Amino acid sequence: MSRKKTSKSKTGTVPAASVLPSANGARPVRPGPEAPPNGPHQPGRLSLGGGGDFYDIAFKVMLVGDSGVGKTCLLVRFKDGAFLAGTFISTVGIDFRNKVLDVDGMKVKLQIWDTAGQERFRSVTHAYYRDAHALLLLYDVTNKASFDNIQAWLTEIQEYAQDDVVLMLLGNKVDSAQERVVKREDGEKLAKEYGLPYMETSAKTGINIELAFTAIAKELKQRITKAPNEPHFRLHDYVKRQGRGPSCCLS
Ligand SMILES: Nc1nc2c(ncn2[C@@H]2O[C@H](COP(=O)(O)OP(=O)(O)OP(=O)(O)O)[C@@H](O)[C@H]2O)c(=O)[nH]1
Ligand SMILES: [Mg+2]
Repeated sequence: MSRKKTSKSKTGTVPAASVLPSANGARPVRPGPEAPPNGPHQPGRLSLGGGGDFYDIAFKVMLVGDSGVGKTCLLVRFKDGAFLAGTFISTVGIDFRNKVLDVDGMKVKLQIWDTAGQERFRSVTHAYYRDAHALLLLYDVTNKASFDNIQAWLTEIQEYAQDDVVLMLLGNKVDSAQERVVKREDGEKLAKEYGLPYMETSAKTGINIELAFTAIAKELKQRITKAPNEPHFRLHDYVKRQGRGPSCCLS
């Protein structure tokens, strides 16, 4: 497989390109809000521009959930290994960052879209669902309303996202043990009800963040590169096996 290069600019307020292959390898990339003016490019044939890291395959991942659950912090932790403490600056519209992961010897680029959780930006976000290969749906374990809203988010996802989108539920801010109001079992129960893989994360300590994205990358990679004799990657099992409890990593 030929290697492509990521864009020099790895962040921006407008998603860079619709040059990514479809999640199942067969779905055509359709012109969306991120498409170049002259229409979409053929999957697997185009680089995103100048210098940067090489990659073999690329996917779009979207972070969704109520405002304040920690989507931006989760992305910054994953991309830069840092935590945005202090004043909460709510995301306006949509933003994205790129990161290339090494997955079983293959360079997998994730273009991660950080959406605004505020209701007033919902119509902007809707337009981006259809091109997402994976969605990380977050709630805040210290905020019951954000947990109660998960069902509404799932309804929205069902309406706007592709049927085969990879979806994972994340309970964030597990470092805040004192303030926790949503028990781990409740998160697990809800995830089970909807057949979703589930993990508890903390953008503050970094627990399970890398794992969540790696799991998504492995699942997506397998969908288009799995050899017939290769063992099937099972996202649920992987997350269960690799996920760590919050008690191990409190800062
Ligand atoms: N203790 C703790 N605080 C967190 C964590 N993640 C985020 N926060 C805090 O929660 C607040 C909101 O975080 P953001 O990442 O901006 O939330 P968001 O989901 O992007 O919000 P919108 O952009 O409005 O949709 C900030 O004050 C963060 O510092 C975490 O894992 N632990
Ligand atoms: Mg944000």
